[in-house]
Amino acid sequence: MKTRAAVAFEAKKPLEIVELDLEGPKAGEVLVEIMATGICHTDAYTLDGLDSEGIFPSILGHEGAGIVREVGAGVTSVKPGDHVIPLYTPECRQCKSCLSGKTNLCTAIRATQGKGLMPDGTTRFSYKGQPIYHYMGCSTFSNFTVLPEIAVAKIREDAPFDKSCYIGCGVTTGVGAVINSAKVTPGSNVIVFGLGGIGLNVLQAARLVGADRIIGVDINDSKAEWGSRFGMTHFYNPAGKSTADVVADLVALTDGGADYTFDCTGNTEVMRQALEACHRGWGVSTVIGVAEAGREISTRPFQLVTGRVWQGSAFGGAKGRTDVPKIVDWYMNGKIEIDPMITHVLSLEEINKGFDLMHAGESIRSVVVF
Ligand code: NAD
Ligand code: AHE
Ligand code: ZN
Repeated sequence: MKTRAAVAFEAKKPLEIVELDLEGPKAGEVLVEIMATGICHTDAYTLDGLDSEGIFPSILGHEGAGIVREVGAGVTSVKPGDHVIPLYTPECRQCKSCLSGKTNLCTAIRATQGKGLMPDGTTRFSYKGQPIYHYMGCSTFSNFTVLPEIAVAKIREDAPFDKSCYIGCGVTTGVGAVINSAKVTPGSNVIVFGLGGIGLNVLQAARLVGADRIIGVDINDSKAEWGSRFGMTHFYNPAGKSTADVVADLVALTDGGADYTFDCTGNTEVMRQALEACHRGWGVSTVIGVAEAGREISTRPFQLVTGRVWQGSAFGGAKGRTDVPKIVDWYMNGKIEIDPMITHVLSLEEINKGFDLMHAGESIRSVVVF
């Protein structure tokens, strides 16, 4: 079949809207019509050539929602007409990682996914006879995409696609990092670095679990008002300050350091600030931001010897097929907010504008509606 898609032919070049050829689902796969997709900073990072796994030409996008249109042989958990969210972190419920009960990082198809391929080692997309690669196992910047059955979460049918797509990455990542990964406790103090599409979701989850002081840190002053809308109690702008000064200021604001900090910037110097702003003896810092290829984190080991914990979180520690439908319920029942964070709704033809708005710090989330 044919599908309209925004293709990343080369790094650092705008996406091009073209009509592609798409092969139907093979055994264990499903064809999904994507109804809406968010644009996450990770898409921009890959397009900018900063992802060590970036492959071109490819179809980016990993924050979508849509409808199953066809299923391959042996598919039992979804059927045509089901509403689904594609999962860049699948849940096979059979691999060592899934069975461990200790992680959401299913390993069933990670190797081929990282090469832009379906589990059988081939791509379903092509343009003028040349292969176009998949991205994060999702490729939601295409109107139709093929996904492994284990990489779709079935969701309720009354959830609007133009909002629920954000649960495919940003919402689940931020909310899950607080609840599943850091396990923030009521009465804690929390610092969130980077108040974008992820950081605001960390804020709203910190409020939800009953954190006390919730400090937002961003170099963009316009994020202060945004933070306040989602539970932030104090704003701090670190622009122009050294890491030592930022840490000293934040430690003073939290009576000796935060119980929990979160990096939602992807900047390795900020990751260090987040760790060192934790309270001696028990503070936990969770890295959510994705750093550019080649970057490394550093701190004095003494920071860890004296009881701070440095950890990371992918997809908010959420097990996609199990947890994503529950997060959709939380949204539909008013437990979490999504609507105000979707600042721009674009057509596929306008998708590059979504990247420009993100880079200019003018959007929280842009959503493309097909
Ligand atoms: P975004 O662009 O919407 O927000 C980033 C925010 O960080 C902006 O408000 C920006 O002003 C702020 N910022 C930049 N430099 C800063 C600094 N030095 N100090 C303080 N604030 C600073 O991006 P997003 O969509 O929220 O994504 C945030 C990060 O999370 C990205 O690195 C993205 O790749 C990553 N991410 C990780 C996961 C995961 O599963 N771990 C999932 C989604 C996104
Ligand atoms: N490809 C990068 C790593 C990118 C990365 O860490 N991705 C996050 C999700 S970001 C979503 O916006 C993730 O889930 N990582 C776990 C995984 O298995 O990829 C690199 O450094 O090579
Ligand atoms: Zn993302």
